[in-house]
Amino acid sequence: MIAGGRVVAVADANAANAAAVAASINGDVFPDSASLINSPDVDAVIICSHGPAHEPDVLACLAAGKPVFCEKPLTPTADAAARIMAAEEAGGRKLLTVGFMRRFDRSYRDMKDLLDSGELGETLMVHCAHRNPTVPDFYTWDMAINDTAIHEIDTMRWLLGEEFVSARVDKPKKTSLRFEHLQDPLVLILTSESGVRVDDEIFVNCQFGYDIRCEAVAEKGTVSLADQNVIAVRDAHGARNRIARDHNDRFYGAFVTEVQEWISAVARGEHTGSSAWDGYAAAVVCDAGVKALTEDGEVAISMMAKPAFYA
Ligand code: ISE
Repeated sequence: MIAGGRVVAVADANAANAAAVAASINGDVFPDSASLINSPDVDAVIICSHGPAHEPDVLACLAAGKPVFCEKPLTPTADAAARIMAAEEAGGRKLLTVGFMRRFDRSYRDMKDLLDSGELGETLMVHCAHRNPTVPDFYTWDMAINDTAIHEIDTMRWLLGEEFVSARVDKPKKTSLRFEHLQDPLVLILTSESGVRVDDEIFVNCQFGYDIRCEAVAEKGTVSLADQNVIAVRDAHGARNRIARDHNDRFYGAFVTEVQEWISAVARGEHTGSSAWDGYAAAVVCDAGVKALTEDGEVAISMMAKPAFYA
């Protein structure tokens, strides 16, 4: 399915899991990530651990001069992402791609093409919804922003081609169907440099499915993601669409395209996808969003100037 690359080795904090995956692909298993990253048999690295574990492994890949694809979020804090940017710039070559896979989804790409063409005039507002059927027990209150809304934060920066300057969180009536510690649902409201208003409904215990919506309102028209079903059913219960179960179901094509484009770029010695700057910028917006979760009103977002290296 994916051409031009092969998984040759695996490392994981859970040695039994690593051994099982390595056996299934006939690859090597390493006792830790550092030895895998520095192996001469490894040309490039994909990091799929959780956010707090990323920084040392990304830095080790940069030190080894190896292209690295790191799952989102790049780091849990903007400071950590800034350290990664500094290390990458010191090495003089863009080696890091952050796994913001929605940029590879066909419908978001078509939406961006239409908005960029100018046919609908300037974009004024974007309405998003990000609904998960449920979330696991380890899902903490801040993850609504830095694990879930981070997808819209990155996708909206990319779609609009500008940064956000303020964040606010509206906290409606909570669902009784899941953990008390969560503000669920919530609405994250972001304002961009030019004044575009983005609202993002985050509802991670909606029960019924994985439901991703996005509608951009421009001066002369609107454009939205089409319904995400692949089949339509008509029967005695009526006419309905199948609802995606989870992010793998909804974004399967985007995940495949993302990894394929990365492998092809690595083979050409080029960089593709989101950069360390995108990881940093998303982390800064998340920090403001998390702050807005515990405070009323607007939280200002302030980013460092974009280094010329990432221009
Ligand atoms: C998860 O980590 C993801 O990346 C999913 O796309 C998102 O829908 C979910 O809320 C996150 O927890």
